[in-house]
Amino acid sequence: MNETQHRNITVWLIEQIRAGQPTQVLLQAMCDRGWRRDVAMGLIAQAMGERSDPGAAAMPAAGASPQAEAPTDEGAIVAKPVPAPAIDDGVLYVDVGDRRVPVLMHLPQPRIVLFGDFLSRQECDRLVEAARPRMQRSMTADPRTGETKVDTVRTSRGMFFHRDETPLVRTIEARIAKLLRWPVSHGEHLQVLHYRPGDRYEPHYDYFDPTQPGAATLLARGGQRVATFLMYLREPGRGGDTTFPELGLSFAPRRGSALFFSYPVPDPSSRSLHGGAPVQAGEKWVATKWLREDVFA
Ligand code: PD2
Ligand code: ZN
Repeated sequence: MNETQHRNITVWLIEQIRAGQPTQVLLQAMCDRGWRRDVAMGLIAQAMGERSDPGAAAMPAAGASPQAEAPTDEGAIVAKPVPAPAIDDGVLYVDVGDRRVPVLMHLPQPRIVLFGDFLSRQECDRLVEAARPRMQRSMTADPRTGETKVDTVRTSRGMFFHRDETPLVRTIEARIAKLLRWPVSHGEHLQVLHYRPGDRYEPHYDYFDPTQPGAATLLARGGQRVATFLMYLREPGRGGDTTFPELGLSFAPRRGSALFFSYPVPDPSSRSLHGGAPVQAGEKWVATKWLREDVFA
């Protein structure tokens, strides 16, 4: 863990402790996100020492039952939820009302799920054709200013549909909400991206770095990004995988399938570093839905 990671996780822990989060819940949340238990306990203990108001709860013993620290006040805050599909118990399909979406692959830590047949061929084609006349050079958010800018790390072209803009957009947004159990209101506007040969998206995190000066601007609309849902609309001839370089994972952009990943802590410890590999032949079209912790207005 480098200094920035240490600072980020400490800031997050202090906020959670101040909000009344039970230590056992914090410990569990960190372990769920890949932290070693002893390291997590050490960081929580340190953050408790650094909080300014008195009366911090004592650290639970390793392995203590969650009930030992169960909140007694009615309004006690529990770990913030993040979007998550219902894929426990080995389910092969998730019923989203208008279709059953096959689960093709999942990884618990970090949470990554690949779905097949999320969109039909016709839906992919209709979305591409509706987006095509409005494509412009893609931008990235500048963490220093909070403004968007053209950036060489992202060479695709893209556009946004307003929420509910067309019946198809509404159908897709409702399907995502049902699949991820996350309200439509907490999603950014659906974005369609077009990559030509050589176009790529260098590895990056989708969350906003909370330590940067531009964070307040970026977080003002809906709070932090907590998950990404990427839908593959048109396959290139070669290349264009979505990659997770730290995890050694690569997802081929197969038309109709969709990739979900979440990052409950806006920190590299989320291990959510990912990129779009250069398209080597043909054209790749995708749609991205970034999900916020609060209402994105
Ligand atoms: O198009 C992709 O494969 C890709 C890769 C990384 C898209 C995004 N990030 C994104 O939209 O955030
Ligand atoms: Zn991304």
